[in-house]
Amino acid sequence: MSRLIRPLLAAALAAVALAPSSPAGAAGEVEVTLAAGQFAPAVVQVPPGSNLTFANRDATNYPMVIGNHNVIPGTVTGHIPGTKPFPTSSNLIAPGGKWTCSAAGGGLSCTGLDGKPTPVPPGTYAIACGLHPNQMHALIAVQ
Ligand SMILES: [Cu+2]
Repeated sequence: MSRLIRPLLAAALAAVALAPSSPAGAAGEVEVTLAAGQFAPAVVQVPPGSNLTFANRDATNYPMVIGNHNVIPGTVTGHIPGTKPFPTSSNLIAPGGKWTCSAAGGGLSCTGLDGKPTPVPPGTYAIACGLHPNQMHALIAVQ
């Protein structure tokens, strides 16, 4: 699986780097969907001044905990040049739940498992789902 994902993410990351930046009206809300064992989109651009929300859109956690997801620092994609692991982890995000990182002076501020605001400066970060780490990856480009 990762042999397929790595080139795709690398290509997508290059596309992010080459994409023209939106001049005005870019700030706002960026949402990443967590469902069916995937982050969507798998490469996420967060314009300056935007909040970033991870929303678990799985309809149910039946049976067992299959619909639960979380966000942890990614390691599989972390070797892509210029990327680094996300600096904090979320709590468990149950179906219907959300985790939001707020825009904070040149980046994001995420309050996760440790209950403390963690600064996320501009950069490209690898994330994974701690419950499905082998299949669920994404890159977050904080601008
Ligand atoms: Cu997951």
